[in-house]
Amino acid sequence: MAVEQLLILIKPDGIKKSLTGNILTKLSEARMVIIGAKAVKVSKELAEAHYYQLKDKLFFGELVDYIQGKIYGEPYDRVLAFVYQGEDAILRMRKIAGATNPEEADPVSIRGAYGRITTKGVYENVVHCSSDQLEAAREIKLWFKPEDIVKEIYPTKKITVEKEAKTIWT
Ligand code: DAT
Ligand code: MG
Repeated sequence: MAVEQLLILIKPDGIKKSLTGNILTKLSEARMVIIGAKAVKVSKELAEAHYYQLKDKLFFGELVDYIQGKIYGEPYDRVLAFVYQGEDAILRMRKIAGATNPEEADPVSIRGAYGRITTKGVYENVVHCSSDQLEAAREIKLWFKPEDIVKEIYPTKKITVEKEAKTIWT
């Protein structure tokens, strides 16, 4: 048993279907803690970096559009990103999330209950869930800054950045 962390995304179809509460309730069955949370408008660069392992697949372009919520538009073109931590978190959360293909997923899992395959063949499977610790570390570092996570889960270092434009509240 190891304490692990992973990235969970509630994808734009989950937002559009107003499933945030249902999904978080289902995930809470695993008794993990949330150590980072935010709403993100996904850029093309972030979407492509997130799914870089699938860049040679025929469905890559549609997958990138989907995670950006392009087909849903305002106000659904965003995702909710969470970092969860707990014992054997990855295996347990992936079980609750269900198989990649929503039609093959356990009907009681999140993807089985709420996912669908569109007529264009896009797997609208409602959530993303990291699949191993290496992938989780890469994804968490891609989606979150160290200061956005309430625990230091990976080594950090301090750097001084000069003349960088920053947006602050007026
Ligand atoms: P998972 O999200 O279960 O880790 P993955 O990493 O293999 O699955 O794929 C990432 C996403 O790509 C997945 O959530 C949905 C989409 N996808 C995977 N295989 C697909 C396929 N054969 N057709 C359409 N979309 C697919
Ligand atoms: Mg995956």
